[in-house]
Amino acid sequence: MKKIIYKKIKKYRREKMNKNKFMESYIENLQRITLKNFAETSDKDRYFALCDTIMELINQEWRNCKNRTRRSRKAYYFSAEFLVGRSLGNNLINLGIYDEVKEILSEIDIDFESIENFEDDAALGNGGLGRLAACFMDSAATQKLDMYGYGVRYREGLFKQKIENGFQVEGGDHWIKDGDGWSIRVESDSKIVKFRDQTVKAVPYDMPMLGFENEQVNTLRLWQAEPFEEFDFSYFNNFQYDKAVEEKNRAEDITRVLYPNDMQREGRVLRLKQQYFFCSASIQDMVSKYKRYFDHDLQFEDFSKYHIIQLNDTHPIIAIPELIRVLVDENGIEFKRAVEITKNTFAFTNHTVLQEALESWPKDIMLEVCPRCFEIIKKLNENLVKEFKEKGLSEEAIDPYRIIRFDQVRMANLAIVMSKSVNGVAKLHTQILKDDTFKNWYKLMPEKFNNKTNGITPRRWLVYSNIKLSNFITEKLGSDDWKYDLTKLKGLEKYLDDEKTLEEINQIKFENKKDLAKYILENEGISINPNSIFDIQVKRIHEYKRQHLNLLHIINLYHKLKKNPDMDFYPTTFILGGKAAPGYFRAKAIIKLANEIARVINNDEEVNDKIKVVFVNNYRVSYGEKLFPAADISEQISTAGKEASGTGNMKFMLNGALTLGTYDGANIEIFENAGVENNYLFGAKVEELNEIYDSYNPKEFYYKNEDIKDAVDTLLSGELNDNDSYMFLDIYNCLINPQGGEKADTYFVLKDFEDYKKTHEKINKEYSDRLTWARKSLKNIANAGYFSSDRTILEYAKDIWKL
Ligand code: NBG
Repeated sequence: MKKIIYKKIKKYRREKMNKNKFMESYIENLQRITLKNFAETSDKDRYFALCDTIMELINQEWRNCKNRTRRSRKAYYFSAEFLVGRSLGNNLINLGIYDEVKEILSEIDIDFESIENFEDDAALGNGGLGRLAACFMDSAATQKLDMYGYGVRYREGLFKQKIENGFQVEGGDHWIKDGDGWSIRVESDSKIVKFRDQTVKAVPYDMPMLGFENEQVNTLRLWQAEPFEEFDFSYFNNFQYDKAVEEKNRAEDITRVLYPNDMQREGRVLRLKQQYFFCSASIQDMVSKYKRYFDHDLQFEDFSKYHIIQLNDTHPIIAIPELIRVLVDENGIEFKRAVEITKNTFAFTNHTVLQEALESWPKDIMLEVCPRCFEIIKKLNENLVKEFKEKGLSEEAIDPYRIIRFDQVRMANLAIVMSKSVNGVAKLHTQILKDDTFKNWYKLMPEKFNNKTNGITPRRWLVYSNIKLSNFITEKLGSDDWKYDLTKLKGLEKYLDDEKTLEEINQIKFENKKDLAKYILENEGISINPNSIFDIQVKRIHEYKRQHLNLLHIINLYHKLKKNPDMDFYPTTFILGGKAAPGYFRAKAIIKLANEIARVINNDEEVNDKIKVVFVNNYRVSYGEKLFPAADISEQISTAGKEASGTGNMKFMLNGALTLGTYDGANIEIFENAGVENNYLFGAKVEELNEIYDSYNPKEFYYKNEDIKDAVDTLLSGELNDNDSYMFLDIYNCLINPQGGEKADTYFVLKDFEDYKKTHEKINKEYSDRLTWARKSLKNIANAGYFSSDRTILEYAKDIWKL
């Protein structure tokens, strides 16, 4: 393993923070923004006044950072998603004044928790990909790396999920309806973005990204679309009010919603518009600043010396032709030169091997949105083909490399040709990119390919969300250096055989489980027993993540307990959660199934002191903060080869849960680091699945294995009710009775069922040895250091960005 050098951080605690001054300016802000007397103010007022006070506190440092880095080499993280979540608590933690502010507020009788709960999650992302971007922002600032984030300020974040009668119902998530305490609108940096049929204004909103207890404040710049002209006065004058605001609406539509599609291709014009919108604004921003601060270099000789753009998946790839466009059309640079500059400026991260998520755009849509970019791409494609032909490749041999084929622009190909680096997000994933997904490219340019295993920020996912464990670790290690060098957790291993420590670990977990039980009772109306095993699977709902494997197992287990009530069994609470893309019928069917199973089991008095099932509503970052600390078992059960990395798995591990997982994504590295014997590995490996791919017949498993047959048959037996939605039939069919040319059980649910069941039985048995369990838990915590996003971001900085 490569040695990572963590930057020596100058500790910057506001130990001498002037409490009186803080309180004074807080109350002043509160009264100024509300015009009310203190006693009359609401939680909402109090929350926003606190945001203001903190923003004032960091203003100076933020400006210093901006000034200092004007002429430095910076990394630019281009991402259509930044799943930030809430900022208040995290900012206070990073400022090192969390306890102090809580104390100040309590002196004036303000309950911190109630104003903290006032904050809506900034849900500007779908899942792992967006949350990774947010963790990277935290880590870059903490490691004092000059990294700038560019993205979209969606007015409606991801939809809010409600469960009605067991079905997912989507509602709007207007997260900034009450205001936005953490952004500054920088009107003067607005840019004009031109589409073929429309011209809009891109207005930047800057969010401060605070390093942990240092003075670094990086910027996340999110663009909002607004009309170029507010409204057409001539229409207004003629009493055509609707027409007058039409342009305004059309412009605002561009950044109105985040596409709630996790891994499915969304082929709509508006989606490409969004991508082009934020990429164009960001590229213009970078180029105009370059011209301002490097005014001697009108030929852009040094542009790539000062800029490296990391493309977060395929969504921002349109930035490549856009940079060429701006250089050539607006700055008179020769095309060939512009291509050279661009090639040295971009790096590309792939986040999935699922074909449906590798974007490609039909020519006509591109022509409709950004015709000049299409022209540029066409030229790049011609040059590429020419180059290959000169090397003697046949037309056929060139096919896999073409950027445009059958009038489709293949974005990943564009990114690979035009980037200096291509990376995957876990060891296995990168290997699959080399061997399979991008194998042709890898043969041609192996030097470009590299791996950067994902990570998570320990500040949000432990220091902030699991205060008890965090304090415990500091006490045991005698220092809190681990908060910015997570590998220091290794020091906990000296307590592996210390009974007292192990008991404390169990006690902390128990306290966290009680907190979660209380929260679940309040929010879901279900009472759960904190003494039972908390077995949790939270993530987006997708067939490859196999929540239905989990559910089929629960069905079978339920039947066994019914048949044999005295069976030796440790009470277990199965918790699931996650959103389904609104158009993804089968994922919604899985949600209905989870809720239906929960209804039946939780109402069955014969078993409900042994098993409970909870489907948590509206799973999001702030819910996760309550779930991870309370988990005993982390379910990571994707079909081997399909989950690029996973990052929830790391959050669970860091909080002491044991992983029940397949040999997939970063699970593999978790097993490597914490020891497979301290976790629960099950299921077929990629090589085996590849081998049996063509011959696999799930029916064999169905007929041979009684438990499988029992679980699968229950989908249609009438015991579970899908309210005539045909949803359970759909799940049944996809497993053993495929329709319309679909392959049966594509994700090998039935193949892995038996092993999954046996592994559950093992867990259930082993859990009662509480000390051995705690030891395994501690092993996981102590070896979670590798999964800090500090490590990941430093690898990017060193290997790709050369910062
Ligand atoms: C997701 C993968 C996860 C991975 C995150 C972050 C997409 C396209 N990919 O396995 O499914 O952890 O990216 O890399 O959302």
